[in-house]
Amino acid sequence: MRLIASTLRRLGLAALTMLLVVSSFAAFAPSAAAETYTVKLGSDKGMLAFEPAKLSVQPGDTIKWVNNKVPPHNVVFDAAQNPAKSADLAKTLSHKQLVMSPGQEFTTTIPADAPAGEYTFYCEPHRGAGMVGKVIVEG
Ligand SMILES: [Cu+2]
Repeated sequence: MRLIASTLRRLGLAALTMLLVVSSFAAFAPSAAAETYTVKLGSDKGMLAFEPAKLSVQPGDTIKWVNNKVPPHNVVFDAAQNPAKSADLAKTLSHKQLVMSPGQEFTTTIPADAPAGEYTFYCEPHRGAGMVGKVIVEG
């Protein structure tokens, strides 16, 4: 009886160890793999908009901006509307150069130390027409 009990206890410990190993992998796996998200400049229907206009990312993720319809477009992150209120960070994320031809693309990688929160960006030529978007950096 005692032998069975100690064997069961040992098995229980092994199972617990396995569970801990597996769950620690599960906890670390998502942050290890950086994602790339695509945002179209100009909607498929020809609206002056980012598509999607709002997306959630993790630090280290990349946004691929693809010129779509009604160019020219660019992507400028608002110097004041980011969690750090950092003009330098906004400048790093921005792509001021206008893209003219459909299919042109460029990328923005969210720095690993980017503070969590909302980042507002806009297209300079079409800001007045409402071509504004938001990136939510989760943390
Ligand atoms: Cu635009």
